[in-house]
Amino acid sequence: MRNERAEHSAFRPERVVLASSARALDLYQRDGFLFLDSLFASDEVETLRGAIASTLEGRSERTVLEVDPAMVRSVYGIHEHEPRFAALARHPRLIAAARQLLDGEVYVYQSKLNCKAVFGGDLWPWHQDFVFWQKEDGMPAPRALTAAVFLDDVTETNGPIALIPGSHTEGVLVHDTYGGPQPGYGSAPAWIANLTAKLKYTIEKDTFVRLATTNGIVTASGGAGSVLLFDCNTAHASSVNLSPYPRTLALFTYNRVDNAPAAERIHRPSFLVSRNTEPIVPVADDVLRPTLRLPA
Ligand code: 6CS
Ligand code: FE
Repeated sequence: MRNERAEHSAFRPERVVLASSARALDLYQRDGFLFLDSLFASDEVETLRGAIASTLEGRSERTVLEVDPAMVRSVYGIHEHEPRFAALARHPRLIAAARQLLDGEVYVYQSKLNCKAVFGGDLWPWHQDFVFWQKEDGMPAPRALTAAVFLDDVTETNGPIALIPGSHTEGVLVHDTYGGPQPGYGSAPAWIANLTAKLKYTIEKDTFVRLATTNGIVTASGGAGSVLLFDCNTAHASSVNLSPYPRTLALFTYNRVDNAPAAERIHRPSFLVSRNTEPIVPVADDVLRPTLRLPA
């Protein structure tokens, strides 16, 4: 993690054991995010990386391309279509974190693989997530968070997620709404504007400048297997990928089960807004470790 506060103070990631850490809660409530260095071991990351190619090969309505149609931007609904990502979504280390930080039972609201491909991964402009879920899906309150699992090493040059510490404390910020055409996306459904580089809701410039000059900007770089958890009202963005290395993230949004949108209010597809709001049941902690190969 690097922090570009005016005083350029060093910002060292704090690895906390979420299961019993008041420190974790303090950091998350203060900053609106929590960085867990190497939460998953390299063998577990290798299991997950084995699911990337097949997830990116497919083309369905769950696949969102970059403006360059040769580049995949995101694939949604990965926890419902790839067993390894289904296991990750239900991993006890993630569920324990989500339950602790949201202070209640949770379910998977949305999942996606964000690619940020080499020489083509577009930006994600400064935005908050909750305003999309509030306006597009009717999510009642900002009681959701996203866990971004690093499937590649994330560096300062391959498009790390940038965040403004403390920006979640002001609730839904003043934002600009862009309802215009999405060049390059032809006759895609209206919800494509929630998912492309030309986002429907972005933080208004003066509000961004005020917050960024006051609170600074932190970039969440870290090794594969690390996890960034961020609140649905924390301002975040990511730049294009300037490096020769991909920056693949698996993102899972957890919502409090008592904060599910009313069914009649939901219009977007189920791969953007899950209809399954039952409390999630964690799987075994070693689910991602290769099965033990006993000597012959
Ligand atoms: O609309 C959504 O659900 C998605 N859009 C953004 C900009 N972030 C959260 C979410 O993945
Ligand atoms: Fe977002």
